[in-house]
Amino acid sequence: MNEELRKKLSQVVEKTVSNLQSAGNLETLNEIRVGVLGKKGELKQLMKGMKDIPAEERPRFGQLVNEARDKIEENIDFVKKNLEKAAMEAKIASESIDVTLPARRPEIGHRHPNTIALEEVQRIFVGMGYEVVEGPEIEYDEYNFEKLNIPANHPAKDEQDTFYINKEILLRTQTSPIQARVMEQGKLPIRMIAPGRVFRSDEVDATHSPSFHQIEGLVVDKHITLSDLKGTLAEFAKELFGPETKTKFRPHHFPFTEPSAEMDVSCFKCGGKGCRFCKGEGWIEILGCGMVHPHVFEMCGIDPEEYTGFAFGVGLERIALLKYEIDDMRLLYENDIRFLRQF
Ligand code: 2NL
Repeated sequence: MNEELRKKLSQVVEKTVSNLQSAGNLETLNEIRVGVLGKKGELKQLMKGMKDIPAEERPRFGQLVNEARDKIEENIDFVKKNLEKAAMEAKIASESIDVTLPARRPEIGHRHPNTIALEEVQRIFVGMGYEVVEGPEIEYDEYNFEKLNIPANHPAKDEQDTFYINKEILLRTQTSPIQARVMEQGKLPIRMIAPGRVFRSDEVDATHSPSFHQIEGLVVDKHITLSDLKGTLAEFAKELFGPETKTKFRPHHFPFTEPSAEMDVSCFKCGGKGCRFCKGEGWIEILGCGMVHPHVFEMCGIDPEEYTGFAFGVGLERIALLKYEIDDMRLLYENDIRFLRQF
């Protein structure tokens, strides 16, 4: 019997058994297995030495190699079972839940004060049969100004006031272009509100922002009169600020309506006596409105001899600031959780 081969064989077994004992995980175990039993493993290498030993000793050597393989496989199985068991125990431990720990309170978000105010206004008008229609924030000059009776030389079109993209395209300064688009489609009558973000080139302060929100309303039908406007907006004010709310219309000017007015509501803090909230006036300005200008109808393809209508515009932030008694518009945009949490 070739002593040298026999010695090598038992060295391989001893070394493997000792390596297996220190294998800390299944990957290492697999590396060891491939290193010994694999196609190019140490046992295969030793088998190559067979051809150098006398033919009569070969069966005996083959038997020894088989015994060595059996022993190594036995060890591998044993270590593998232990490692698998340990891995499973670690997994179970890491996934276990301590039901005695105090619960974590989930942070639940809620609507922004602007959204609360918007949904309130929408609820009121939808209740009166109005449709809610949206439109693009990037608009044509034609829809934002021209069709609303704001001609080329009008001061509202000043580059100081409007963000132009080019000569024909701009960021809408009001949501009325949505209404011009609806009128153009020609489906009458119309009862709609158009909420959305608008843009003006304004410096940020307590009451101004270059981006804010408007809700405009439009009613077009045969025989719509100023009484319809007054009745509708008086009802809106009562719904929004309480049933005691009185309304007052002051003459005003807008290019797209004639006649035009601004509507004040009696102060909902003092009931009209005058207080700090209404600056002693008893009245608070709330929106602009008027009867749709015949030129606007003509430019949107509606016959002003047959149809009349009223329109109005409210600033959403103004409603939110008033309703929730916030004294600085910037608070609405800063997203400070300590502020937002209060609504
Ligand atoms: C304000 C004033 C107003 C309108 C908006 C309008 C729209 C069309 C036709 C006629 Cl399509 N008018 N919108 C009318 C009067 C006033 O807004 O102070 N908004 C904050």
